[in-house]
Amino acid sequence: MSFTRRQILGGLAGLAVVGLGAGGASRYWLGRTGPGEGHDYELIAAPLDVELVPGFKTPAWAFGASAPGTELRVRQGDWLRVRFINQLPVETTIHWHGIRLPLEMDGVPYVSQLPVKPGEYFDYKFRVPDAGSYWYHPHVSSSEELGRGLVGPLIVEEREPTGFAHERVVSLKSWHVDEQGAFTDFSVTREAAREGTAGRLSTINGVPQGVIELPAGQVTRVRILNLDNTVTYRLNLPGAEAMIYALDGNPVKPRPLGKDYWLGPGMRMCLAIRAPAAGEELSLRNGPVRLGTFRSVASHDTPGDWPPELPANPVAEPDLANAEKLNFNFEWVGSMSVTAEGKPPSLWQINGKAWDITDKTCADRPIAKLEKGKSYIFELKNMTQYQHPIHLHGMSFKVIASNRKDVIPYFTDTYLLGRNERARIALVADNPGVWMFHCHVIDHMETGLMAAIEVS
Ligand SMILES: [Cu+2]
Repeated sequence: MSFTRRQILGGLAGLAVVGLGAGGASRYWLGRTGPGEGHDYELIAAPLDVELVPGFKTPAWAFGASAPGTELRVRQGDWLRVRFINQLPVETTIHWHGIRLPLEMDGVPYVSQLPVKPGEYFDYKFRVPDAGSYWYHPHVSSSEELGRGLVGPLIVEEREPTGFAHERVVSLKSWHVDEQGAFTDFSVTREAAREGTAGRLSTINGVPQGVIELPAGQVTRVRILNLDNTVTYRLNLPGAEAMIYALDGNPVKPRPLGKDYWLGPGMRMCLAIRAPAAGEELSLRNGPVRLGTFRSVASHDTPGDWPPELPANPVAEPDLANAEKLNFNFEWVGSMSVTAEGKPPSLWQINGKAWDITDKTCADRPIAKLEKGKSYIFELKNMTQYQHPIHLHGMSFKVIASNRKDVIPYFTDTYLLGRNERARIALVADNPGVWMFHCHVIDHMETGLMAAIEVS
């Protein structure tokens, strides 16, 4: 596939709609139902100083006025039209994690589009087929760009009321900053070869030890999004009345949160939480560590009941009896010593092949070619000592089995493959394109753990 600069619309010179300071993105909801002219959001990526460590400035990059960035909302089945303006000193793109969309809108450089250069803009327009909690982020220089704060929630609302009267969005991210708020290395080879390079400072919605208010006695829909580069959060809410309503972008039969839920990078969970009496608090924890607090505040509404199961998304059901089986082996190579000049180390492989983020032609050599409309079962085999949240672009897949745990089959876009785990996922190859299939631990992805899968 080749691109010309012409396809990436010109610079800011001809842009009539920019009336905003750097770092400010506005939402003006035009409520249109077709692609047409104009856009629903103007999203600006720009440098933004944030105060993560009291008294110190951190030179973040942000989509809009905060990091994590502007919350985008759209209704299921409608078009989302975003004019993305790059006011960063570097080139970038936006990938819409979990959204089933045409390849041209997928935000992968040199596969979907050319990178958007500083001062340029790009119009993203696509219809959103599925309701749920999604997010957006660049797919260029990801360790640094996501690490500096270029992540944001994308919420697709159901077409009909769901029975939830209250809702909160909780974005989790840890920051690679020191005690003075200065950035530390986003990727360290020694760490990239293990769990990935973790940040030191945890935040919820960009605030260390953030507090979120819930109406007392009410059931609130709480969308928890892991927008972190590296960390798998072992989420728990001691003493809470909490039910899981959706995993990643898709509804599940409501079930109790239980002891904990492991939410890998890129993964999401939709909980229903019944808040305790006014003044009481619940700790949102990662294992034993508190990330933030839900505080119950007085509510005059009559106590709400648990809403019914959320409506299923229109994802095609794979034909398991006639599906073709494909094997994907995730391996550790760890050849840290021999790294060519300017190349990241090659530490990980899928089926014996390491992705090289500095080689623009990798996507020309897909690791698998699928026939459009056919069902497939992928056998995922983790041959490493580390867990990998495996993400597929363009299509949702159904998790059907694991040798490590009981699976209640569910549709998702990211599966947390445990150390040495073997899991089976299935899908209908119904979206033509060249789709990235990768680990969402960002420095695993950048040191080999990515591949392309072609559907035609
Ligand atoms: Cu990984």
